[in-house]
Amino acid sequence: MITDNIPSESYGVLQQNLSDTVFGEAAEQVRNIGYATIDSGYTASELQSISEEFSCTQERYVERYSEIKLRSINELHTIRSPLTHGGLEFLRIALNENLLMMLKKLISGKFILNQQNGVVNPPQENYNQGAWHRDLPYQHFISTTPLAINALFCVDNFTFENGATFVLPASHKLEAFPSDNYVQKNAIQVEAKAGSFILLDCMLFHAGGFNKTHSERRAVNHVYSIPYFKQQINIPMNMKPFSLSDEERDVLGFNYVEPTSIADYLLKQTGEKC
Ligand SMILES: O=C(O)CCC(=O)C(=O)O
Repeated sequence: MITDNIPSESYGVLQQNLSDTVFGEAAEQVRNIGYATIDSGYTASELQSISEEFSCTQERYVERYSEIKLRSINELHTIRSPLTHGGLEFLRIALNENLLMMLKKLISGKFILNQQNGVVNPPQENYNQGAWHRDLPYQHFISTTPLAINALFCVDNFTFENGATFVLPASHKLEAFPSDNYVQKNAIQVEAKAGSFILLDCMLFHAGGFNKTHSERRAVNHVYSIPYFKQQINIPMNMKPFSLSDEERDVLGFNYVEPTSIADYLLKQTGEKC
């Protein structure tokens, strides 16, 4: 509902949050109600390259891991860890400047990319992300500050018709999943243009919508977490040898691979062999 007569004055207020930029406002919204949308800043031609690389990667992935096998384990509509397949576009999305700036606002201290997945919402068909879940699944604790943020990059426009993501506002502040009636009354669908990131506190309940159109609706999902959580698939071990800056290596988790022994742990602390 859009309304134009919201009071701008207040009284009895001693404390107020400040957010004077689009990104600051988005961060405040993620903290308060668990989700917000930001623009990635990509041009139309960059979005076209991303779309093409997504299609090629999807085709190669299904060929390599077998459509029948992937379908039998409910994995046909997910492309696991595409940034490690060799193309540059997925890596660029994971290191997008606007996104990293938001993550620095939202996660205190260090964070790493915990996982990246291509997500395909297939036309006229249910898929594995179409059920309510958190991106730290099976967890019911509440945290005062985000431990992980989900960044869903829209490769295609997200519309009501093609199954734009449903969210349950502020549910990152609830331990239990709310009752069915509550969900039906309070869920909202987030429409977004191709090139947007939908940012979620990872504890926010969300679900892909049913795609009523005749085309796939594609996205690239990312989970960034504090470095204490293990990656879904070991990214440093599977990365092709791109030249990366120190910050990029840090975000991709190169500095947080678990030591294999005490000697390795001590070597990582001191830089000297024991
Ligand atoms: O496809 C969507 O709209 C949601 C994706 C999702 O829930 C996920 O990847 O965790």
